[in-house]
Amino acid sequence: MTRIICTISVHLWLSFTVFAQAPEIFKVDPPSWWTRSSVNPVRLLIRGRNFQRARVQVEGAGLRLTSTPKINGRGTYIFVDLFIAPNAQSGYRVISVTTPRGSARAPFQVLGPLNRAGRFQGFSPADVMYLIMIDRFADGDQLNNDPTQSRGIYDRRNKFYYHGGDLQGVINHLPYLTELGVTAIWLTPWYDNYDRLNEIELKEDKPSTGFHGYNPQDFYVVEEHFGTHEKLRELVETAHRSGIKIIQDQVMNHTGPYHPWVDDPPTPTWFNGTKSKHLKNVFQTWALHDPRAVESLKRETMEGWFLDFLPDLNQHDPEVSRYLIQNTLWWIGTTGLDGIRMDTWQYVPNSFWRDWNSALKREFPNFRVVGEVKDGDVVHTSFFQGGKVRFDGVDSGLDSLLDFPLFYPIRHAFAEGKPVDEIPKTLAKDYLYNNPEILVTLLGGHDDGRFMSEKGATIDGLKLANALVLTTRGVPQLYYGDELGMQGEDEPTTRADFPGGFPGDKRNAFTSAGRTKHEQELFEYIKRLITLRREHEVLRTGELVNLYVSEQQYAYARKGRSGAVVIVINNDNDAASIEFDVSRVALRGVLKDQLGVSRPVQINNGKMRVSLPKRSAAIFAG
Ligand SMILES: [Ca+2]
Ligand SMILES: [Ca+2]
Ligand SMILES: [Ca+2]
Repeated sequence: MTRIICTISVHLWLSFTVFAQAPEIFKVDPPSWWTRSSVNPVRLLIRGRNFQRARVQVEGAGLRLTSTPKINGRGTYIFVDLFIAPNAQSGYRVISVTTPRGSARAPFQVLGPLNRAGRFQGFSPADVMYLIMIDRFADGDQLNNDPTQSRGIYDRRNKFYYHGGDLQGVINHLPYLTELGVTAIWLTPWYDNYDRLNEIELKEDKPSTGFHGYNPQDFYVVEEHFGTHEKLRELVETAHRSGIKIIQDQVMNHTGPYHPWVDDPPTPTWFNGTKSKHLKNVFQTWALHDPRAVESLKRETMEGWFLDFLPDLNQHDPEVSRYLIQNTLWWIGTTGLDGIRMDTWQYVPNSFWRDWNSALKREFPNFRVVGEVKDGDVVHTSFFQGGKVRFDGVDSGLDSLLDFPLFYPIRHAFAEGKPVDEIPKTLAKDYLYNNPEILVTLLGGHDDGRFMSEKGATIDGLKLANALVLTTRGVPQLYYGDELGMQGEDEPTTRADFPGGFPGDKRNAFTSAGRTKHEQELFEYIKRLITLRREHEVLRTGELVNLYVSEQQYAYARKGRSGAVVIVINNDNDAASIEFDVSRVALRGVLKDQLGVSRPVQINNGKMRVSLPKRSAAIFAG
């Protein structure tokens, strides 16, 4: 009997201490918003503890709460709607949470909307995009290299650790990018990632770090190794003044394994599954666009946890959907950036993307998004492009895709020396896309080995690959360091440091004096191609017309109202002489090769005869 009383009193005492504690606020998402936004009210997610039976108030003019606070059972989250009057003055306000045991306060910032001129620009085939892995490009601020203090995640000798690259490093080297001719930078994710060694994701059997940025632990904070939100704004502003757009890499499919939500989700259905019980992703991506899909295969692919440890967000939960949509708008609206590259696009339901895209375009009509659907089959990738309702009854609204179906033939032909006709054979399937002209074409990226590390790759082959990417249809994307022919055969080594970006580097390849002869030659070649693309409108917007295809020769034109330009590629290891009909593109007179490889060519009876040395390209303009 005594024992029972004892147990009851301990239980009562425990309950008392839980309720006896005052509320605490850890975080308010979003921490700020701007007036006259298309999203109003804004849904706040307040994270903290001891929120049971809380009242929420906002102090300060121009703001009011328009919903009853929704508090989870554990008292760790509050959802509440905040209305911002159109004439609310910029500045800080206070959100307070009050229970019978006390009160907690957190700041909320009201912003004025950013001037739209020169911001939120989107991207188009007029751009040349350049992918930068922030940690590996340039270290512009050594004070942020070890912000978490001796937690041992900064070490330039370890390919899975932070190397010190940051946003200031990108700002410092904007002149280099301008010299090359780049007009848009895609930066790998800058979300805050875990600040210690990641013991869950082992690389080569050892703990790794989130230097790549794809494991967010906070969707509203800039990674402290890279800089601050103010530094990001400075980067966007400085880049815009240099005529360079900024493309953000976003992740909406999953969080990092250490996100606080994983152990304490804001709603019971926040994730697909839980840390202890979830599906594993089986990557049967074909099932995602199969009208007769085996339901379990589709679910395991759509809702399974990536690599078994990346918590899969459930976008069917309206709170998750709302959170993610607001998060996307917040990064754009508070910085002025121009486009998004969306990670793991296909693993997120199309119905969510439809809502996400329409919210995005409502606020930023010129904005553009490119999705990552990593697959070599046009039948597969084209299903995900928006602009038309697919068999599932949904138009995802997605503008563009990374053109992986073209990436692989480019590698095969120009690195390995395999037949070049695989390229026009792939382009022949363009009719499956709603809009092939906006696809982002590439010969390299951060998830694949470098071009120059493919078996058989040469500088001449890399030049041909660049000549194709910078003259065929689409928006060309370059990968940092490929303009120097950098090496790296797999995912970790493909992300090597740019020479000259880091303290103590032996040479500085950002300057011509610091480049080797081959690097300089390649750099100048790519720069020349970009200049031609800028000078000849047809290379950006003209219709792509095939003129000649054989196993190792490929000739095509870009044709527009202002005329036509003819590109001829000889991928063979021998010189080649070919003749083809150009009457379709209405060329006359003498055409000069803008790359200085071929002699001028006289058009005779609508025919063009071109002789090219082995593995070379020519670009003919009148
Ligand atoms: Ca740094
Ligand atoms: Ca961090
Ligand atoms: Ca998913």
